[in-house]
Amino acid sequence: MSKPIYILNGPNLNRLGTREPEIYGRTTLAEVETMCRDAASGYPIVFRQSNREYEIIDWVHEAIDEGGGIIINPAAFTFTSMAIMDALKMFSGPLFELHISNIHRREPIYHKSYVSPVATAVIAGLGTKGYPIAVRAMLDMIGTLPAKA
Ligand code: CA2
Repeated sequence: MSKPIYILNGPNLNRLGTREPEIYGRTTLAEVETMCRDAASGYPIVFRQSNREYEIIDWVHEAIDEGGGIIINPAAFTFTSMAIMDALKMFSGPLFELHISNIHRREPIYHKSYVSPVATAVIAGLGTKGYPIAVRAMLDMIGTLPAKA
């Protein structure tokens, strides 16, 4: 059985597409999920969003037991949550930290990520297109990329 890729999204991302389009674009999170499923070409994806830190930690624990890879946009928890960082540290597979915007071009409060030091790779600044790109890169890394038609 293929172990699913967990795509976890942090606080406020359920509002994606509804404000600050100049930074985050007009694509909704539901559309991002569709983009990810299309990119995965049938490979199992678990796609979730929460505004609650504990819930994201529980999902990381679930991914530790059942997941083949994690792609996480922790949103504001990137800069605040040692607890999410500690949970992610326990994951032994590939872990991508993803941001829609380039956090390093933004104000200094967006520069110090707790997650980057424990991530396999960091994707930032590609807009919502970063999600399907991350999915393809993850499939490549876990060795299940379907051949291109
Ligand atoms: O660029 C990203 O993906 C971020 O992780 C988004 C976070 C921000 O705290 C990070 O620094 C960078 C903020 C997410 C806010 O959610 C939105 C809700 C509605 C419209 C746009 C964004």
